Amino acid sequence: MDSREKGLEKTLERLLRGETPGFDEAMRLATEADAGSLEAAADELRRSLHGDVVYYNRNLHFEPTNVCVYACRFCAFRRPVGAGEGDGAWTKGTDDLLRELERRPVGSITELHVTGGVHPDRGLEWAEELLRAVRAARPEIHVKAFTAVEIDYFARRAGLSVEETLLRLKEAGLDSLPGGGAEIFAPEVRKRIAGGKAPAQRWLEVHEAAHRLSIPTNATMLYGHVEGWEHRVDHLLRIRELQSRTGGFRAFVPLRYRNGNNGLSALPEIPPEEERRVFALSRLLLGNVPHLKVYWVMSGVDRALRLLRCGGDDLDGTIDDSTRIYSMAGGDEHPRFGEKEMRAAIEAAGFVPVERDSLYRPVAR
Ligand code: V47
Ligand code: SF4
Repeated sequence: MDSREKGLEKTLERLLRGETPGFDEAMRLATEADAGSLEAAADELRRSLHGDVVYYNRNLHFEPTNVCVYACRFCAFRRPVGAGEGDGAWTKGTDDLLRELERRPVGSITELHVTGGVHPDRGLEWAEELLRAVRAARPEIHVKAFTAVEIDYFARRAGLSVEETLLRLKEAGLDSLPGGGAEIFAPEVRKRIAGGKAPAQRWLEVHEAAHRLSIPTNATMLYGHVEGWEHRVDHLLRIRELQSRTGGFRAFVPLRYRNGNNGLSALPEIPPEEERRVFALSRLLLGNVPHLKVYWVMSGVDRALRLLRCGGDDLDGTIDDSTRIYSMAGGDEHPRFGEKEMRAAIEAAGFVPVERDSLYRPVAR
């Protein structure tokens, strides 16, 4: 073993002990460690946290609108303000959501995930009304709603602080925040792919405020487009830093860029080996975030199952064909994973399936 390999091994040992790496050290791991060692270390860390368990949940997404004041270049979902049905735009209301929920009897789902485009006519009051209606109709469902980008918009539109905005949403029935909108924090990349929407500092501010108010949140990273390893490492270390102060992140969700029908479509999608490396590195650099979610809708089921050996411990949910963000960018047209099939797939991959609630407590049925 040469001195470079010894250095990398030391870094892995330090990470497994929970120590925080420096940027240069993390970069060396990202770009120089051999795939086998990286995946094995991520698997070891995952096992120390979760044993053989792989989590899943029974959930439903609701995407109220794809009309958006922003124009992220990677987004195939978004339609400009003023677009109509003929252009593929939709705007659904609280009644549509309640109808969707009526089709799912009590006990059939435990979580509702609400996110969508940032519609210019929809502010805090609209969000509060939606949350109140869900709570009145289905108080047993955990509502994970609105990304930091949506919260930022609500707050600015209402002339309130982030904290005041979150408090009002919490009072109306918000239980947690999804991790979307993080993309890549580094300004030189963010400007190129998501110019105009909440900058990294604001995204982090929203999540920090949520954690202060005991609202748990997730974090994402959209990777595999124009960013480099230095941007991925920077992104992961910023999340690690915030988590070390608040402990409020439940899960980290790496989202692989899909190149269908968007402004970056000329870019190829990254190969599976690189995806595995991102997952393993994420598990190792975010040892202080309990869960690493493999969002199967983004990866496809086969790739998702392989990622469970690279640090992933949560496949996300049954979805029941309720999200279009990935379908419109080249993913499965009708994403749906039946519970029986989900459990069988987890077992076939060598793990023990455990249904979780939104706070990762096992669901007893
Ligand atoms: O912020 C949009 C991403 C995110 C593309 O918190 C794309 O549990 C790849 O955040 N290729 C929204 N990614 C989805 C999201 C999410 C999903 C599942 C679970 C959770 C959670 C959060 O989707 C956006 C953006 O980063 N996205 N377009 C695309 N073409
Ligand atoms: Fe709008 Fe979100 Fe699409 Fe960006 S990613 S254009 S904020 S819907």
